[in-house]
Amino acid sequence: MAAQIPASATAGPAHRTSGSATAAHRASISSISVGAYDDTYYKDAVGKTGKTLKDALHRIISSTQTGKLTYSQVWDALKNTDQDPANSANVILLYSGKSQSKNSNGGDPDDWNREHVWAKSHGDFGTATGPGTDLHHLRPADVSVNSTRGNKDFDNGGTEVGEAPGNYTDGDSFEPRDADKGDVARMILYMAVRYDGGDGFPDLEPNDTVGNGSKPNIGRISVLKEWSRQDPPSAFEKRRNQVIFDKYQHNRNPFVDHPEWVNEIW
Ligand SMILES: [Ca+2]
Ligand SMILES: [Ca+2]
Repeated sequence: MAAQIPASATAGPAHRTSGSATAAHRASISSISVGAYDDTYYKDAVGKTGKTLKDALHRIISSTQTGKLTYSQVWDALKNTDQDPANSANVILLYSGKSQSKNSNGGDPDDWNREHVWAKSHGDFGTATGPGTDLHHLRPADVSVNSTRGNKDFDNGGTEVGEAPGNYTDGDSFEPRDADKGDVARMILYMAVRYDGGDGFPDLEPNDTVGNGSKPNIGRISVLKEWSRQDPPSAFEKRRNQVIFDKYQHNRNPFVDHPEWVNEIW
């Protein structure tokens, strides 16, 4: 893979200073990331649209996923993929945004555990090696906040989650805080492209409803598209994509590299 970028090249926050240097560094991160893999990893997808693009991406991200983890291996992987760029002893939790000790994983309410952003009951794929252990949609999250999200679909609205300000929930949906909205959208859409009914796992697809229950669907696609647009890929998100590619699964989330492909497909 000639165009491979070392993880350090995309680890933005650790190198940031302040003022105009920050903006310049951000610009350089985005110029490194956008299109860096077009001539190699994505060469069979570039230029395609719609279903043809989705199918090409499915072939690419499936055939290159040569690393597959067990559910217990996910703990240590998340300590790396979601490391706090300002404190290597900590991970950043999805939804709450808190920086918390890597070693505080477990089952107590304020520990962190392994959040399946594509709720594993939607398709009932469990935690066998496969979609249930795919790092591209697994994130550290506070145990009780994860429980509040449960297996709800994603949509706007509800009551603010006390322990995780900026997140909202009602009886059938969850709205992540603004900084996580795009991440959630791109994780869900990765899963939809990666899992098309092969390998004994269900064909995961987004739809535009809530209350999907155990169906292999997650809503709402119209809201996810909007969230992806509002919250473009951050340095943190790009770094975790790179770490998963370099060290664990060897496949990439196409929507972190090419967020415009969301609208090309959906
Ligand atoms: Ca974000
Ligand atoms: Ca699918």
